[in-house]
Order: sequence, then structure tokens, then C-alpha cells
Amino acid sequence: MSLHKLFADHIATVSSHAEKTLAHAAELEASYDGIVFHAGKQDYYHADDRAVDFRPAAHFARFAPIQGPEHLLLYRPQATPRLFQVAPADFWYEPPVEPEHPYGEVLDVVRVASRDEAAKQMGDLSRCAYVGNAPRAAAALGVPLPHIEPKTLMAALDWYRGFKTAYEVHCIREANEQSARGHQVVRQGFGELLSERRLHAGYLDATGLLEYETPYTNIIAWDAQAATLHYQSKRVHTPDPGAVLLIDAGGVVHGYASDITRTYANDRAPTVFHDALDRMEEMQQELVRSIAPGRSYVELQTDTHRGIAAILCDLGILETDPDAAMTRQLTLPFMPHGVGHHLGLQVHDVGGRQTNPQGEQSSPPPEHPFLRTTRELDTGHVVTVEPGLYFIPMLLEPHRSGAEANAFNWTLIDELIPFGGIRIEDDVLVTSDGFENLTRPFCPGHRDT
Ligand SMILES: [Mn+2]
Repeated sequence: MSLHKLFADHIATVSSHAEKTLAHAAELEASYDGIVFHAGKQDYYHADDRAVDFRPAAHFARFAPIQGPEHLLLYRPQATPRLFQVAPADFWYEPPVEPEHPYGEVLDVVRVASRDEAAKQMGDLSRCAYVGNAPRAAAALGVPLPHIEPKTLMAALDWYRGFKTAYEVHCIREANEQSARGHQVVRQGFGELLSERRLHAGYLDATGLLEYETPYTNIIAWDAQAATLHYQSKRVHTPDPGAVLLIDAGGVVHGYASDITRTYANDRAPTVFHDALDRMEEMQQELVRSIAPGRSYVELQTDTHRGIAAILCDLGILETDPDAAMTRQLTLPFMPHGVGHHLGLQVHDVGGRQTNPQGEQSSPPPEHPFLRTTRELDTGHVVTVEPGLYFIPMLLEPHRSGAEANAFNWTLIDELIPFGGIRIEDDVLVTSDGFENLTRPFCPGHRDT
């Protein structure tokens, strides 16, 4: 299907989501005639003329794949969404480069030089809601204060973002293909023991992304650094020992992200680490195969810990049986994060803890406070599946003298701490009859080529 057709169908669906959103708001909150989506205002560093890297607000970006601040999208029921594309006359900076994308043939596009010029053409917005990061801009447009990001309206918008259109799945798939090129180059660089910084540069080169364009800060961590979950530094020196590499890096196509993690180990890593890596790969693929509509993400988290308990006991890292390890919560220090999250325009996409479009929430179980998704999976959702197993000194330390100290094999754990940890992550589409792994066709596992 052509991108034009995909995008036209996408806008039809997104418009119906906006219409349902207005209906929910009318029922529970207030009636609005339409919604003004703002790309957002540009921020600057304090007392500086240097701009902070700008990313359009995701609710805006769902309608229009254009870069840069200040654009406005006016949605009114039964009308073609109207995009006011702002391109200021400027000889210091180039206006945002036009994407190769047929949005201009699907949306009603009005090109203006400023937000004020757009405001003049937008007419009376006093009965519209505003979605964006600039309340003052909303006021200047004539939107009343209580209409700025009303709670029910935002909850419904977040909820419907969970259901990806065919166009959105297409973009996420392409973002996977793009980032897989970077992962392949980094995997080669792993064999050559390149520094984190050189691996990062190779990743950007292979994907064609500028640093500020990546959907999140690349995590490229040698050895013990892999145990810092969002390790953001990139060391310049040759790794020592240079045994394990964890890379968590994504791509972005028309605003939609991919989020992929791989862990590699060479013969400098101990056998038990290789065994753990192979077992984690098996488990991760098993978890992916369990994805289907109706699957509880909280259960996916529990199943992950059950799998980790078995691995830790089988490898002798825990000296107890898996059932006891679960009851005594001994896996928690080895995997202190959620097994994944919704993925889309935001890497950690919105609505993951909602139980309905009205905005009711379901909290994660107390032992898994960082689980971002408690929502029951449904057809069209895209989630990551990313179990991890780490040797994090800060989390293990209290157990050395705690009541459960004897259940841990401290000799083995101390041998493993220099090798950081393992995480394996794919992006998975929930289909009507199960799942589609959007990552594996492009990015193989650590044992495959
Ligand atoms: Mn992730």
C-alpha cells in the first residue's frame, strides 16, 4: 500500500479517535467544538540564545510529521484537519526541512510565517480545547484557561494512542530496519573492541541519524557499565576487560520510534555469563511468543521473574529452588525494571497504566514499582519485551548481610559483577491472533547472523 493511502487511512482513524475523545469529554467534563494541537514552543538555555533540541508534541505529531515548533493543527469533527505550518522568514536558521511525505495531500495545509498569522486565520477558538506545552500561546489564540489540556480529554487522547494504525506500524517497522543497520555496525565494532564513543559514532553513521534525532540517548555500555540501566556516558578509552557489550539504541521514522537492545559476550566473559545470556535469549523469545490480545502485562512481568528465578537457580547464582526464590522475592535485585512498555511516537508511550479512555488507572504491584504498563494488551498495541538480568552492586549489597544472605552465591556473584548484565529487547505488535515481532526480521539475536 502506498504511503499516501496509509497516511490517508491513518488520518481518518486518528480523526475518529479525536471525535470519540470529544464525546468522552462532553460526557464527563465539558463540550468542545474542536481541538487545537500545538507542536509546542521552543525553549532556550538560561540567559542564552542557544535553543534546546526541539521535539514536536506527540499528540500534534500524530497528525503531522513535520519538524520545528509553533505549528498548529486544528481538528473539528467532520472537517479535514487543518495544519497551520509555521515557517518564519529567517536568515540565521533554515526553517525545518520538508519531510518526504504526502501529508500535504491529505491534510488541509496553510503555510504561515508566524503563530500570530495562523491565529488570524483560525477564527474563534473560544470553544476549542488546547493541547500543547504553552498556556500563553493558548491564551493568545483565544482559548480559555480551563480548556487547556483538560484532564478527561487528555486521558482519552492518551488511551487511543495505544491503538496503532497500519501507517504507524509501517513507520515503527521502518524505524526497526533503520536502527538494525546501526546495531549491525556496533556488533562488528564489538569484535574489534572499539570504544563506546566510536561505537556510538558508527551507530549514527549507519542509521543516518544526527544525535538529537535518535529517539532516546543511546546506551552503549561495555562490561560493568551495562549494570547502569540508562547508562548515558560514552567512554573514550578501549574497554577493559572488553568482554560484554550492551547496546540499547533506536531509530525514528516520521516521528515513530524503535527501541532495541542486544547484549554480546566474547571469550573473555566466563562460561556462566554465556549460559545466562543464552538462557535469557530463550526466555525473551518465549515471552514474545506469549503476546496476544488479552494478555496481562502484569503477568508478563511475573512470568519474567519466574523465568529469571529458574535461570539463577540452575546456574547456581541463587542457591535455592525457583519457587522459594519467587516467594522470597530474590529475583528483584537482579531485574529492577519493568519488562517493557508501549512504544510509538514516544519511546515510553502514553496510556500504559490506563484501564479505560476515561482515565482510570491501574497501579503496578508494589514489588514492581517501575512497571510502566499494567494495561491489558489489545490488537494494534505495540510494546517492547525486554527482560534483563544484571549484577548491580548497589542493589545486591543489602542482601550480603540480610536475612536471605545464604541464598546468594556471593563468590559467583563477585565474579560476575565486572561483566555488568544482560538485556534483550524487541518491539512487538499485538495482532488479532497473536503477535508480530517487528525487530527480528531486521536485527538478529546474539547467536544468529
Ligand atoms: Mn525499552
